[in-house]
This record gives sequence, structure tokens and C-alpha cells, in this order.
Amino acid sequence: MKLSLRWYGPQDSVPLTFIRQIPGVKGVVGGLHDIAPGDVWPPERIRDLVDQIQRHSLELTAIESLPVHEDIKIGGPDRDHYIDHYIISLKNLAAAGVTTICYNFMPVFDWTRTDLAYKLADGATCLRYNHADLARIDLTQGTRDLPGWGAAFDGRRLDELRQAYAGVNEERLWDNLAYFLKRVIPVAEGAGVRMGIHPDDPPWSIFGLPRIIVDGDALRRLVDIVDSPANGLSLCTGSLAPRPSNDLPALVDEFAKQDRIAFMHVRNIHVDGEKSFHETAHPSACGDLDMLAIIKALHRSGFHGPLRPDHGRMIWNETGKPGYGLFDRALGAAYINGMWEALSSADV
Ligand SMILES: [Mn+2]
Repeated sequence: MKLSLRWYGPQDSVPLTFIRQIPGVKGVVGGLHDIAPGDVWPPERIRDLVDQIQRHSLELTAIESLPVHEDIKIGGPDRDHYIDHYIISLKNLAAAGVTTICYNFMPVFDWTRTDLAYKLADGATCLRYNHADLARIDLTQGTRDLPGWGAAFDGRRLDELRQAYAGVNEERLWDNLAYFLKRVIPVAEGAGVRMGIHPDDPPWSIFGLPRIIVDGDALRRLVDIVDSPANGLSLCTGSLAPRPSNDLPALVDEFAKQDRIAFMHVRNIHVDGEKSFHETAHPSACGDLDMLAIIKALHRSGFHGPLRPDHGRMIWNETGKPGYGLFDRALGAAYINGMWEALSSADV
């Protein structure tokens, strides 16, 4: 297990000098967030990212994410062009020593919340999602009223995109994902890269757009599309858990045994209503998930990939990117380290 922390680059409120001081953290998960989806990631930019991280005695353990252009998800006329670009970026990353790439196949929106500072009883704040609140958000003016999205899309662009998805139902989206994987996975395998799809967050349709990576059946279907260890999962516990039927320790066990977990996101949540949940501190006692059972399943399988604590709460007056402060993620890292050390002891 390569314990890692997500790092958003030099603009991140949490510098690499701080990340290096968290015991047991070996690397960071990073990306080139200023490059538009579909554009090629240049070798020199990748090299520069790797160098910055290595200068702090850390490793770039995974890329999160190498985004998939909407045309690929829609199955539009330019998808081959964008898949060609994707493959060039993938090869450039592999040449720089990257071995794990996270991506997702969510139409238009990726992670979506309705409250970025939901107050918990202890005064901490966290991210929350409530489906009824989401339904009340008016998208005619774009994403300005969608927490965390701001000016990402104006009303017109969003309308165009939603129209482009009008003919894309769940089965069509699966077809488009399969088309993408059948071209990309053989290249990844040849380059020694493991691709890991991130589950949809939340794991259900939002704003009338299809979402397919939502449960165990979807993960089984995904790994069967191309039978290769390069066709793996970025198994995010907190993204799948809002569906109470998703048994996370069982799913982690199932896919870890098959060596299909490329990358792990460890996060706890509490379901507080129908299609409603908020994030919590990492320990089992703080949320709905049995975190020890999840870590045990990974440990038992000999998991050696990157693993990161996922979103943290905001505590101790910290300010920064919601979910990505230092303090609570460092507590999560310490908690994971403790479980891993206990499981690695001969006495257990
Ligand atoms: Mn995640």
C-alpha cells in the first residue's frame, strides 16, 4: 500500500513540505488541472510535475484524473480524435514513470454536492448531498448556483451539453465506455499503466444525465469489458456507499482478490435520508462504513497500489478547498497507518 495524499499543485493551500511531514505518506496524487479535457499532456509539463514532487522526497503515485472528453462519453463524431489524444497523454505519463491513472465516465458533472460546509454536531464542517436540494437548483443560468462549480459552465454551454446527451441512455453510455476501453486498455497494458475508473459520485443519475458506475454489478461489468489488470478500478468507498445496498467491505474484498483495484480512495460517510448523505471523519465509529473490514480486505489481498484518505472535514479553523484541507486528511492517514501496522503485525 502506497499511502498518498491528493495535491492540487503549487496553488494548493497544502504545500508538499506539509504533506511530507505526515508519517507514512509516501507520495501524492496529482494532475495537470489547467489543461482542458481532450488536450494532450506535454512531456515537459509532466516532467515538471514529477520533479516538483520528487524534490520533496515524495513520489507521484497516481494521476487524478486524466479526464475523458465529453465527445468520447457522448460517442460524438470527434471521439476517435480525442481518444488518440488520450493515448498520447497516457504514453507521455508512462514515459515519466506514472503507473496509475484515475479517470471517470460521468457525463458533464463529476462529484456533486449541495452543501460544502454542512455543520456537524462537533462544529466541524463537511460536504453534504441531498437529492431534493439538488432538484431545486436552477441550471438555466449555468452552474453558478451549484456548490463548487461556480462559473464552470454558462447556461448556453450547459444547455448544449445536455442536448448532446439527450440520445445517450445508460446502455449507450456503456457502449461508449466499452469503445473507449477497447482502444485505451491495450495501450495502457503495453505501457505498464493501470487505469482505474472512479465510481460516480453520487452513484445515481443527476439532472437527467445517465450515470452507470454505481454498484457492484457495474464494477463487474466494467472489468469484464476488457479482461486485463490494466482495466481496473479507483475504488472510492465514499462514492459507492450512499447506496445502502453497496456492501463496501465485500466489494473491496471481491475486487482486491481479483487484483482489479488500481487505486483506493478511503472515506467514510453517513446516509442521513433518501438519496441524502454527508461525509464524516474517517474512523468507523464516525460514519456508516466498517473501515477496518475494508482495510483488512485490502491487506489480506496483498494490495500494493496507491491509497489515499479521501475528503476530510474542515476542523481547527482551517480554510481551503472544501474536502481537501490538511488536518482531517492527516488524521485519516494516521488512522489508516495504525490499522495497516496492526494488520501487518505477526500477533494479529
Ligand atoms: Mn473518491
